[in-house]
Parts: sequence; C-alpha cells; structure tokens
Amino acid sequence: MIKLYHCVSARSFRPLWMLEELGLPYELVLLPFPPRLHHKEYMAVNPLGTVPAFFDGATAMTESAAICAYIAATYGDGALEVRVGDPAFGTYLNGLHFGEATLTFPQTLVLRYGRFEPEERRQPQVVEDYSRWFLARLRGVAAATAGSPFMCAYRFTAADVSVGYALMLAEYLGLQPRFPEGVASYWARLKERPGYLNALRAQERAAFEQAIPATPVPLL
Ligand SMILES: N[C@@H](CCC(=O)N[C@@H](CS)C(=O)NCC(=O)O)C(=O)O
Repeated sequence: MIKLYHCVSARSFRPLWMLEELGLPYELVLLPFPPRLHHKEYMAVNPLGTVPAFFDGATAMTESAAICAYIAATYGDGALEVRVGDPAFGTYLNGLHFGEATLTFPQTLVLRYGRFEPEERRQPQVVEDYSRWFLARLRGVAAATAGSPFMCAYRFTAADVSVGYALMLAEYLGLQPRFPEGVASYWARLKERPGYLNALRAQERAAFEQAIPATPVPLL
C-alpha cells in the first residue's frame, strides 16, 4: 500500500490532496515539524529530513510535485494529468513545477524569517521582500486562469494541486488579502473541492489519532 510521511499542512499536503482526489487507499504517517529535530528516526526513512516521503512498492520519492505527477500517471487513468501529445502538455508540466519552484520557494523565506527563527534572528525586510516576490509571481496564476477555471487544459489537474498548495501556504502566511482578484477566485474554487476538503480532514484525523500537535493553519 502507498505510504506517505506528512507534517500538517507542509508540502506533503500535495500528494495527500492527490490521493484524496482519486480516492486511493494509503497509509498516512504524521510527524511533528520539523521531523529532523522532533523525530530523529525519520532520517533513516528520508536522509533529507524533509516531507513528503512517499513509498509505493519499490518506488521512493521526496519531491511533492513529482509525486503528484507519479500518482496521476500511475493511478489517475488520465483524470488528473495531461499526457504527451496533448497540446496542453507543456502548460501542464509548467504549472506543476511553477507551483513549487517559483511560488513555494520564496514563501519558505517568509516562513523562516517571519515565524520559525528565534525573535532576535527574524528579518522583517526579508519577509516583506519575499512576500512581494511571491505576490508578483502570482501574475503567472492570474494569466493562466484568466480564460480558464484551472491552470491548464480547462480541467483540474495535478498542476492545480501544485499551485493550490502554494496558495494554501500563502493564506497561512496572511498573504491572501493581497492576492490579485482572479487568483482569489481561483483559490476559492479549489478550496471547494471534495478532494481538498477530504485531505484536510484526513490530516486532522491523523493528527488526532497519532497525537501530533497540529500547527494553527486555517483549515477551510
Ligand atoms: N522541494 C521539496 C521540498 C520539501 C521540503 O523542504 N519540505 C519541508 C516542509 S514544507 C520540510 O520538510 N522541511 C523540514 C526541514 O527542512 O527540516 C518538495 O516539494 O517536496
């Protein structure tokens, strides 16, 4: 069975969302954040110490966007991906990677220097500069969703999960009021999906059952 190592509302939420979209069976192992400090045994599972770690038979993966593509290609029967030969294939791949490389990375600086570092190491200038960096890159989402409800192919795919997670993190960071109008309505649409809501419930349930403190992320 698929096994996913996850921290509440971390990037491992992406594969969790995909699994729920497809209604697949899986085992969810919840870890306190960051696992490299609070659950050192995890280093034997993933030497990077990061989540997600994803296992499916002999397959082991640690990149959230790649895992989404894997789940779609292996189990989606075409439902959550765009395949080679489709005119939207390039746009699909672009959205998948844009969500992580362009939209999530600047937010990790906002998170680190705004919340995780001890008070004396916090950097308000870094927080504001990289918040603006992130918000400026949302132009890519606004452009892609201007004439379509989703990032590509006029239908929901793993590219929306990748970008959607970046918007979820931005909401947690308090950046949502600064979203451009088109991006705000796109995010509102994604949040209504049963797959998204089920993924939130699954992590909430696992946090309770596995006695892991849930970080104060807005759940809906
Ligand atoms: N590019 C990777 C990044 C994975 C990553 O850095 N995950 C964060 C959580 S969102 C983590 O586990 N951080 C803990 C640490 O750095 O020790 C992905 O998309 O999965």
